Amino acid sequence: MVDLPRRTLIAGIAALGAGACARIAESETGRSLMRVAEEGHRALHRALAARQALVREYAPSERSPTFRGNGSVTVADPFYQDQLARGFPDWRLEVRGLVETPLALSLAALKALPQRRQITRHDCVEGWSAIGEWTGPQLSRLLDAARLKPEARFIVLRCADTLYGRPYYESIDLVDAYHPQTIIAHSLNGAPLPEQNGAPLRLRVERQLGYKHAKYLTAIEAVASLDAIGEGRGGFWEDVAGYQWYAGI
Ligand SMILES: Nc1nc2c(c(=O)[nH]1)N[C@H]1C(S)=C(S)[C@@H](COP(=O)(O)O)O[C@H]1N2
Ligand SMILES: [Mo]
Repeated sequence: MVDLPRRTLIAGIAALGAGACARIAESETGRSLMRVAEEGHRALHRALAARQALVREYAPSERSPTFRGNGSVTVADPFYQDQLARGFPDWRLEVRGLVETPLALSLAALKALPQRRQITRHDCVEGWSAIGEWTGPQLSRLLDAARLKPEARFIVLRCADTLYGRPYYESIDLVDAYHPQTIIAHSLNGAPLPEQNGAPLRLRVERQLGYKHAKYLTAIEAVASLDAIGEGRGGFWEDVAGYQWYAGI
């Protein structure tokens, strides 16, 4: 991850906020402030560009023969088990929260959208990796369809499972939500998601570590703040074990 020279950036933004007018530019301090502003701006651009860069994609022959299940590998809920047995005919993914048009999308509706297929490497903090091929619509398509309100700053992923008695959830910022490789996957290696890997829907947020890739999705919720969700740290493992919210790789 790119390390932003924070103080430089803040000084730079302050200088820009002052209007960067001619009077400031005339003084020696003003000129050096403007230089700092320019450097900060460049650093910010570099950091944003790095976060938008695509992660490596692999060839079909490089896919791992098995993609293990980790964390929850099932959902202990009669509705879930019945849906699983029948191919999830009544499963709906809600898009809600700070959106103009809340949605409730069936699997068929998600599959009818333009699809992205990507072969990527999953890295779990527990020390294993696997390469898999994921298919599904980009999250950006769903957010555009529901039309995010301007106050929205984070996307919360709600899951059907509980772990240690708590609902699993995760959240990402809008840069990751709109990243081209951030998809709502319904398939792994060309087949519907297996139960252990999050059937029927899971997030793939390829610039982040494994625990951010929420499985068993029930809803996508746009929020202005993460404070009132779970314990306020933005995710299950963040709340329970102090994992970093920003798990960029
Ligand atoms: N709903 C839910 N999502 C989850 C988890 C979980 O327990 N529940 N575990 C996370 C962790 S730590 C990892 S490494 C990946 C594992 O994905 P896999 O089961 O497909 O290997 O899912 C992540 N998403
Ligand atoms: Mo993980």
